[in-house]
Amino acid sequence: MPSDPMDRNSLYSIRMHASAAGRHVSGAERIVSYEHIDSVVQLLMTRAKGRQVSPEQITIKIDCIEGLPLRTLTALDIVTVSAPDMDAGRSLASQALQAAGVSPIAVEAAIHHISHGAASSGGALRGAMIMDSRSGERLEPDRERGVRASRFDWTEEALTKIHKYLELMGLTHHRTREALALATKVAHAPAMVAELCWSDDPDYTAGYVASLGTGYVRFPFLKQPGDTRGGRAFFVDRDRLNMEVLVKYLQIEPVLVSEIGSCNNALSMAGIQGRLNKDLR
Ligand code: WAQ
Ligand code: MG
Repeated sequence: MPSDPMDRNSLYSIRMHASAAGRHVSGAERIVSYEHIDSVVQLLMTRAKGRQVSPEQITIKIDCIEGLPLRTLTALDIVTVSAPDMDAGRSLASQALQAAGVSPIAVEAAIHHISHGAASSGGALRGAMIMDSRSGERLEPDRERGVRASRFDWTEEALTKIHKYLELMGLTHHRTREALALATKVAHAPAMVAELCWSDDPDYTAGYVASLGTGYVRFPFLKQPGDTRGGRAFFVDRDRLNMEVLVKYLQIEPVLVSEIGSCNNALSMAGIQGRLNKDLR
């Protein structure tokens, strides 16, 4: 059926990107119905202007996504592993990735690339690396930009719920909520094995490992405070990989997270080891 861009029932992807001197300042994205476009644009503008650096350029792009099949997903379960510092965090994150099916070599390669700047220029990628979960070889078509996951959001109802749940766990930062939605979309991608992420924000040391098997496993420290390097690695099963299908899913196909998963309180290190050994695979 031809889509009418003025159809008030259709959904819109809204993306905001703010930059200064050619560098990324902030970004966010939402999927909303026609009647909510104005208020969400306002919210995204507040976000764009709310960082210490005032942006030189703010781009807001609004695309009608009617006509594309909309997938609804349940959020990954979320658990925090209270590893006290970066070394403990990375070591347990590595165990969680291995439990999800990533080889030790691939984990090491990902940590190396993220902590040294994964772009060919030595800076951070705007998107994620796509890595062979066995060899650690990088497979993303664009080594300077990476692949960006896009077009995902919470439904209004699920957003209210997850907000409450995360708040109860003391996780009030919008980053956690947004990363959980992104990780949920990514975990359901074709040929996806697992994801590793930590922020490039120097004040935000937390990161996570995510997969369908482990859920969203948070670590309060995956880097030292003050470090401006961060990134994402999407580990894939090369035997099942069709890069075109994967990239299309990640970038184009809209996903709404309509149910929240279970939200456990923090696990101790022994707890996560027990959980990983017992429940996975
Ligand atoms: N798709 C793929 N990669 C991305 C995307 C995207 N949409 N957005 C960012 N990246 C890559 C890029 O290399 C960034 O440098 C890196 O990830 C980090 O992005 O539970 O805020 O937006 O509290 O800084 C982890 C949340 C926060 C932990 C992650 O990432 C928690 C975060 P940031
Ligand atoms: Mg960032």
